Amino acid sequence: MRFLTIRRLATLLIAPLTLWFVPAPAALAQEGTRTPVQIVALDECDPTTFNLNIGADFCKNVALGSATTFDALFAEAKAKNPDPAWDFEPDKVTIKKGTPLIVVDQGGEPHTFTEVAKFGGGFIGDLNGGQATVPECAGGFKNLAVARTRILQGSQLQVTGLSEGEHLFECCIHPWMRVTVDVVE
Ligand SMILES: [Cu+2]
Repeated sequence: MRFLTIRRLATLLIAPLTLWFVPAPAALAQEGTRTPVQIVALDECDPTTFNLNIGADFCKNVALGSATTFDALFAEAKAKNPDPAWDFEPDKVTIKKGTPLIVVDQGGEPHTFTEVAKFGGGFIGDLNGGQATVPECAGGFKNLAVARTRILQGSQLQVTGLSEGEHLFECCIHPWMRVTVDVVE
């Protein structure tokens, strides 16, 4: 009898508290319940030549006849005709403020998704096609700010909290991989 009374009392006390702390639906929408927008990073690195030059297991691409060799990638970049298979898709997105971006590396090698003030060169001079390294990519992965924007093959990076306006992102390794994000209210 006494036990029941306490339980009923507890229910009476706790139920209103629970209701009190449930956020309003409008507040939830502001705090990251928007459906994320996906961007994919693509490349067609040739595992044999990339791993010979850089190290075992660097390129994990499942190349189905469309791979680009290590030397060809550098030659194309030098000729200012960078390989279009190294690409972020889509190139331009418009999102509502509060929408997370999820960048998925579906290619075979690492990339970065680094916000820059102006598009330009990355941290590997021979891939820059003559463009100067942008300050945001300087130092490569020794620069923690660059390292934390790295996306390994098969993994993803989430970008949140972008302010209203235009944001530019590029890969600091393959700087022709570029995305413009427009954030609107
Ligand atoms: Cu890249």
